[in-house]
Amino acid sequence: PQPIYLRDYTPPAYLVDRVHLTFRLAPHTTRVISRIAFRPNPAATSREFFLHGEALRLIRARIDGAEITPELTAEGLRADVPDAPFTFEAEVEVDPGNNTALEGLYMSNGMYCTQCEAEGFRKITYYPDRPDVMGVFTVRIEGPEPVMLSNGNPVAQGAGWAEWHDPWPKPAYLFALVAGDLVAHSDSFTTRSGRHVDLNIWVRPGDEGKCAFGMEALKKSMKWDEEVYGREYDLDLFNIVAVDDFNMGAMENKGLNIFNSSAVLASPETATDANFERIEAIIAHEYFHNWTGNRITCRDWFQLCLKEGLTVYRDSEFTSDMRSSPVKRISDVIDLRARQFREDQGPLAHPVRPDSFIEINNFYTATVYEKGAELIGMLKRLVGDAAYRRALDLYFDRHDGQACTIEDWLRVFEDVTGRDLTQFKRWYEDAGTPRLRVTEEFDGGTYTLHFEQQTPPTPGQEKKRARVIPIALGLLGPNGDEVMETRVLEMTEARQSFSFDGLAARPVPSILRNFSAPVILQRETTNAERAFLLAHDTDPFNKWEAGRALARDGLIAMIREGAGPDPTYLDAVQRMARDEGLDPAFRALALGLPGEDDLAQTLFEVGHTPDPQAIWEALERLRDARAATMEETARGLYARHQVTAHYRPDPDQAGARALVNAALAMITRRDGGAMAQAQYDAADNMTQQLAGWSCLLQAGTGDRATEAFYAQWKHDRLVIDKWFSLQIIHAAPEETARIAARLTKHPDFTLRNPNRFRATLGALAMSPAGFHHASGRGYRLLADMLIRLDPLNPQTTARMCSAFETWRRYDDVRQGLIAAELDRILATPGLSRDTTEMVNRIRG
Ligand code: HT7
Ligand code: ZN
Repeated sequence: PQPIYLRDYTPPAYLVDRVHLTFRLAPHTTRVISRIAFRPNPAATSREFFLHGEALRLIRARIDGAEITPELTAEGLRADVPDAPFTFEAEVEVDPGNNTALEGLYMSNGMYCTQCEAEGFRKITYYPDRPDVMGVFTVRIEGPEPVMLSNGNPVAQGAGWAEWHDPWPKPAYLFALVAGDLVAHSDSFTTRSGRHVDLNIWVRPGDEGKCAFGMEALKKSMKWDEEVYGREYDLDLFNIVAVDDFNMGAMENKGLNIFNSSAVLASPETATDANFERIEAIIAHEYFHNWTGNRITCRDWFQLCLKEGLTVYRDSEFTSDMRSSPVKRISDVIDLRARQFREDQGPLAHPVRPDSFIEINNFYTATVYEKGAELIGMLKRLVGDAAYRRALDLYFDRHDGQACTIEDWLRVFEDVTGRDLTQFKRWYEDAGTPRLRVTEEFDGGTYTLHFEQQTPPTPGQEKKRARVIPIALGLLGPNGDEVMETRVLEMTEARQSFSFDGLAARPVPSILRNFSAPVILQRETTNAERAFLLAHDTDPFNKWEAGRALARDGLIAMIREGAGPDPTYLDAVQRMARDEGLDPAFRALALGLPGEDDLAQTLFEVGHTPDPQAIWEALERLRDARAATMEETARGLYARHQVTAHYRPDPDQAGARALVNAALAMITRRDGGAMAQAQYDAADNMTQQLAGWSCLLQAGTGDRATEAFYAQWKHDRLVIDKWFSLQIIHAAPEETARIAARLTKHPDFTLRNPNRFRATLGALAMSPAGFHHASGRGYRLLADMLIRLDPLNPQTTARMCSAFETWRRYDDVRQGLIAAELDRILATPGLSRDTTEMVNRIRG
């Protein structure tokens, strides 16, 4: 397959006005009858009539009522058409019952559902399946299913049929259909202009009791978007459906969002605090797409970050407003570094707006989503809150109903502020994470910071240009008082210095406050200064960052030099943990340690080949030392922050539980698991039950709980996903791949459910010491399973290949083992386009 390039974009030859679809549902022989009103596009450069279509059996096609015999290829259909508006009709047959790729129309547990983003509609019928072709859809569904849903509003229904009409023109990727035996948890919302909106969450019978939290999250999102962005909902009905077999988290189809059941269903007994928070964020994200994605969509898939970066940014603002803003920012940065920085530093690095791809499904990445959101945050920081709001108002006004580009997006900011954003655009075009090196001088009351930015080469981009970097800076005096409040410096050159006068003593800088730009800060500093910032910084992000850096540097010294645990860290973290003036959720985060993968990358950057086993052992030693130093503190925290009130998944209770469970992990290292077993036995909610079981697994005394957990939850797919993954995550490295292999043979393991596959093989890939075990058995198992999954589900297979993306960091033996597995995957006959592209890019 050949790549397609952004520079080759041409406007569509024909536009669509109206689409009428009839579905006659049958598990293996669903008929799709389409009637589409086309007209020539005056802006087109060609008059070729081509409709996408894949895996369709064409029964008949007509133009303006006359039967035609079109030219059919594996990608679609070509026909001669009039040079004036015309109607195209087709009848095709599809096989949803055998669609294991979960793209197009498929079946999940006897229920029909669709997934059309990015290019799934072409597996439903012949159509110009590109986001800049927008039509008004009317849909008739015929079948015995008790509930039959599509986009928009219901028009009419009778025994065995239902008709839907969506008044808003939309691209085909937002089309959706669901049919099955479903029940609704219902509510309503009145918009600020008085529109009454019916809200439903549709689930399989038995799951009705797990919808209340999702419904509250939806109503909060609707209200927040009105208050913060002035955006109101635009239909009389909003439906959400929970589906068990789903490739990603959820999908924003107009008026009919389809969710992975893990992203919507929750009860205190079955979902953790983290699950609840994720559900709230995903519901918000999909709802916010109604304006940023649906009303204003993307011209082409290269512009994916236009809707995804902005919508992630909006959902993170929402979570900040609903919960703790610093805790959300810290969690987002942990995630950004773990997934996006990792991507940017390896063979899969690509710009936020890629300029070529083979398979677009491979570009739903942390770079497009999370780095895309960081770019919006930087823009806001540079122009200020008021100008940001004016720019967004202009964006919605100017582009409502259009399919847009990043150029359109940046132009609204330029028009509102008069700024030239040419240099800022490099953030969208250039891959890679800038390194920001800092040195300083203090001379006669003047303090100067010298910055130098440098971005390492990435695949296909050798030379990097200087970017605009907003650097939020504060200064602290020697006694810990802030002598300069946060100020945003605007760095535009490769090297640039900033001076500050009138300082009585050399200040301690707090640089990149709130993580004001997605860069890697490099600065020589002392442990004492880090401990000072952990104690005194007024910026919660940098306060946390100081503790994290202290832990990281100590661990690096343990790994490289065989040093012992750093007493400065142990002392500083203990003080922090005991500071009852600090939010428990913040303290829980600050008790976290850098991940194994993060440490591997840090070692690699300083020219040291990482040894995954040595990294794991250093972390274990530090955790043991910390548990010994902090034993009394941990017991104190465990007792003081117990939540005795009735379980609520709110930020206060969740923060207290997070701190209690961080304490429990330390206590378990001292008592061998007695307290963890007691917590497990007494738990009446999943957060506490899982934390108890995790500690027991970690201590190697979890067998009884493992059995009990399965017996208690074997009827609940989402909870059993946890059962699969935790056994692997908490295994000793020697055992990780063996346990994962054993679990792939468990009767509940299936390749057909992406959640179960990720729970098992994703857990293996996320356990670096086990995955990179010197025997190579982790690599072999993952490759075996990817080879088996690919013919069934190429999208999920390709995504999971990224487990291998860091392979060049490791020693020659490991590199050889991984290369052999990558080659074995590539040599598999009939390998999908998705997986072929990913493995080729990783192999380099
Ligand atoms: N816009 C959606 C992205 C998506 C997707 C979702 C489910 C299954 C397959 C998918 N391919 C692309 C989800 C979102 O970002 O909101
Ligand atoms: Zn999205």
